[in-house]
Amino acid sequence: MTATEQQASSPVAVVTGASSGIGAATARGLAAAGYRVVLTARRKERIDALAAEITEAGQQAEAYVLDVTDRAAVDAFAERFPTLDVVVNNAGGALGADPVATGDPDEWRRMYETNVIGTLHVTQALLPALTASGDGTVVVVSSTAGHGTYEGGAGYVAAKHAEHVLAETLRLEIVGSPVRVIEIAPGLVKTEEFALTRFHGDPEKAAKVYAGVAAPLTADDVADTITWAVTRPSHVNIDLLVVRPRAQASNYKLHREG
Ligand code: 8X3
Repeated sequence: MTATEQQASSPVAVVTGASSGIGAATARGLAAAGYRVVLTARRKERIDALAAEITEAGQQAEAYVLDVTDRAAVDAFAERFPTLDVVVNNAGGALGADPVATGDPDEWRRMYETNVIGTLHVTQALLPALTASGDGTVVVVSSTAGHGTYEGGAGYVAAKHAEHVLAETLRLEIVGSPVRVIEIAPGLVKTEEFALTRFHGDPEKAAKVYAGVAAPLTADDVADTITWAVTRPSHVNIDLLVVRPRAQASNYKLHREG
């Protein structure tokens, strides 16, 4: 098969927030599973470098700079796809860990914009192409924070609950169409940026999140889970998959050593 024929025959997966962490690992995982992955994120150098790495490994990837909170940009991006097989809504994250009494409303707003409105923009814009493929998959990467709360988490927890509701409602609304809606809810995952961003770049506070936890999940662990769910036969819909490290029995029960 020529490279052009391969490109035309491979299923296509869009991954948002593909510049680092779970998004980058998922792009690698789906590319290795035979998808042509379209990496999107705001940071051009990072997605360019990752697309080059995947391509050099003999797989298919391209990069597209995209801010999921910018609806006009998302709509322009969606025009590239008359049909599309998979979208992984991964872009988002946490900002701050203050109690409700003192949380920063602007941080709450930004978390809602990136996690919820970003997922809404991308899903709305790409749903016609996913439907046109005859076998589309929407993945929403939520969090265990979408299924239970904890002190200091309310802004992030509220946004992740909203993402969960978006996924669950969309699944109800489009049943009978050829599109699955899969929610993956990871617990404690150690990535280079999640906790650092949440704590405004403070490495000590970020390190405390994982202190004494022998083996938090890695981005690759979650990417494996996403890739597994996406590659099930198309009549199999993994509605919701909660994945935590063995050391975490619930949002409240995290085993720390020492
Ligand atoms: C990350 C999980 O526990 O930091 O989505 O909310 S937690």
